[in-house]
This record gives sequence, C-alpha cells and structure tokens, in this order.
Amino acid sequence: MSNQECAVNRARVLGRLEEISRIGALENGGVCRLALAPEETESRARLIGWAQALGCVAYADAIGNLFLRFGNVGSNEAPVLVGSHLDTQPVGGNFDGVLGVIAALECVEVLSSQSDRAFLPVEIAIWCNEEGARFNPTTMGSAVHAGHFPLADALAITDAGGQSVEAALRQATASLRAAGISLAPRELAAKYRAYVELHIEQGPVLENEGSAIGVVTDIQGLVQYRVEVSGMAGHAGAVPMEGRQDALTRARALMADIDKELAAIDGLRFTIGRIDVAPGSINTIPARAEFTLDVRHPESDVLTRSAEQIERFRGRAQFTRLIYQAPIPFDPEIVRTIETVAQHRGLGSRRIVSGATHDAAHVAALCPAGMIFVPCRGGISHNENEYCAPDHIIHGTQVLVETVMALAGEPGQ
Ligand code: HGY
Ligand code: MN
Ligand code: MN
Repeated sequence: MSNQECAVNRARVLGRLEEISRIGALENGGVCRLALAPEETESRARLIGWAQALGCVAYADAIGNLFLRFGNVGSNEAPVLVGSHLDTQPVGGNFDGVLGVIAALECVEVLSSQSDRAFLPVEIAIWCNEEGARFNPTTMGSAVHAGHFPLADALAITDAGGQSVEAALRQATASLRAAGISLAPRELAAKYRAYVELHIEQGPVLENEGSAIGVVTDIQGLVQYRVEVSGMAGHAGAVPMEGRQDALTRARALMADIDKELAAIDGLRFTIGRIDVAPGSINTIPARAEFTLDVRHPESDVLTRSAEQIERFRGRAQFTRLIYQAPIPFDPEIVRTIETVAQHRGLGSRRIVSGATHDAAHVAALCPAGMIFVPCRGGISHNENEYCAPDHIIHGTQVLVETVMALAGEPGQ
C-alpha cells in the first residue's frame, strides 16, 4: 500500500482532539474527566458515535471497558486491539489517554477507506478508569479485564464521596442508553491477536534527544499504598504538647523516615501524592492522617525489596497495598514492527522503558502487546500545561496506523 493510501487525515485527527478537549475543559486549559463521571461518559458517547458512523459495533465488559469492533462484526474472530483511555486526572492534560483513542479511531478511518483489501477485525479499546484518580487503583479496568483484579472487589471500591464503581458504572451505562447507545456484552479476558497503544511519553527523554518516536520495550514496576496513622482528637489550645496523640505529627515523622529509607535505593521513584487529615479543623488535634505512597522501579527484585522495606514500618501505621505490578516486557515482534514502520516513514526512533504505567501492562497478559510514545513538551503530564505538538501527534498516529495494518493484514498479503 502506498504511503498516500494509508496517510492519516491531519485535520480530522487534530479536530477530534480539539473537540474532545472541550468536554470537561477547565478554565486554565486543562481538563477533568474523572472515570465514569458525566464528562467522561459524554466523551465516550462522542467516540462511539464517530466509530458507529464507520460501521463499528460497540461492546462493553462488566467493568465498563468499551470495545468498538470494525470488520467481521458478529464473528468472534480475535481482533487486533488498539486504544487507550478517556478518563483524566482531576487537573489533567489534553493528550494523556485521549491521543491514543483518537489515533485508534484514525486506524479504523484509514482501514475503512481500503475496501479492496482484507484485514483481520480491528477493535478500538477505551479502558475504564486508567487513571485511578477517582477510584483506586490505576489501570483498574484493564486489570479486571485481564484477570489481575477481581471484578467484585473493583465494583465495590468507592470514591471520596462514597459512590461505588458499580453505582457509577450503572449511571454511566444508563446515560449512554439514554443517548441511544446500546452496548453488546463482552466477556472478560477475551481473545485478541495483538494490542498496540499510542501515548505521550510523559517524561523528557524523547524531547531532549530529538526522537520523534519512542518504541516502548517495557513498563517499569509499581506498588501503591494507602497509609493510615491514628491518634486522638483533642483541643488545640488546652492539651499540652507532651502526651498529645497527634496523628499528623506521627504521619510527618513516618513520611520522613520512609523518604530516608527509599532515597537510598538507586533509580527508585516514589511519590506521596495525597494527604488527608481528620477531622481537619484548625483547632482540633488530628485524630487520623492518611497518605498515599506510589513507588516505581524497572527491576523486579528492587521493587520487591523496596516494598519489604516500606512494610517494616507496619508498627507505626496501617499499610494497605492498592496495587503491585511487576515490570512488564513488551512483545519483541511488536517492538520490531513499530521500529520498522518508523524507519519506513523516515522517523527517528529510540527504544524506551515507560516510567508511567498503562493499560497495555495488563493487556500484555492476554496477547502480544506494544506501545508507541511521542514527545510532550518539557516532558510535562498530569498537569494542565501538558502539550503535544501537531507534528508529533500526526507522526505517532501514522506509525500506529501502519503498525495496526501490518498486524491486521491477512498473512501472505
Ligand atoms: O499512574 C500511572 O502511571 C498512569 O498515568 N495512570
Ligand atoms: Mn495515560
Ligand atoms: Mn495518566
């Protein structure tokens, strides 16, 4: 197929990204589309509408992952899966996740213009709750789909307001139905030929090196905790300092000790992203302090050892493990396919380990999987200033389209 025949449509890709960025837009240019919230559901409805106009049929599994099937609809022939997520961080950027979904739709657009060729079915995957910002943990939907997280446990998880995943999913599904969208059932851990995801790097490597394409070889490992420290509420003025049971003072000392312990581990990245204090009144000694720990490393044994070191602090707080995910290597065949496509298009590429985790980490357990990265300005992400230049968007989409076509081409084409 000539370059021209499988060229992506620049205006269509950029226009759709712009249109979705208006759903849940924040006043400083960022976006908030929390998992299963009305804004995310609205963006899902938009994507489904565009895909159905191409003849796609929409499926959903029991945890709310969406699959938009193109080609050989109705058969259960294993498709090539391509996609990402539409949910965002509470103060998120306009490319994390959505870039991969719009680019996946563009794959179907290009395939649908090749009516004279036979391809395996292709499905656009829109994973549920990749961010884990509203409902812990991150990559929940793909973890359940791959059998890495029990469905019942996931449905029972509640957000800060006490609403469960199950109730939020019921509401979101009802909204799609009210918009005239019916979703056929899809079993968990279904069969796929391969999975490819396009994503911004969310780090500075590609931009610093001037590489247009990142060929992702692995995703580093991750372990997340919720840490609960207890104390006793009391009057801020009347209770003497000695003998106080101040939960926040205890938590601050514990955070400092954990920091010291983890700072000594080479290459480890750890973050305390959230601290909650109760009752949270200016003149009451905190009775409870809760904080989160996010720890990442590319080597399994180092990650395991770090988790053991953290859990040695058990005597001072209650540690709840939210997710443990070993480092994931991607399929060497898919890595090579992406590299060949980038070369064919004259795009500079380099192999890279992903610092962030992605749904592909779980889907890799179901089928050969791989990821394509493009640079984002300053490596900034999970931030309203997240930005991906139009040329990088189009180069990444073009490499995704041709990788999917290579994987979906009938053998011996
Ligand atoms: O946590 C992560 O790495 C992903 O961005 N949710
Ligand atoms: Mn993402
Ligand atoms: Mn993210």
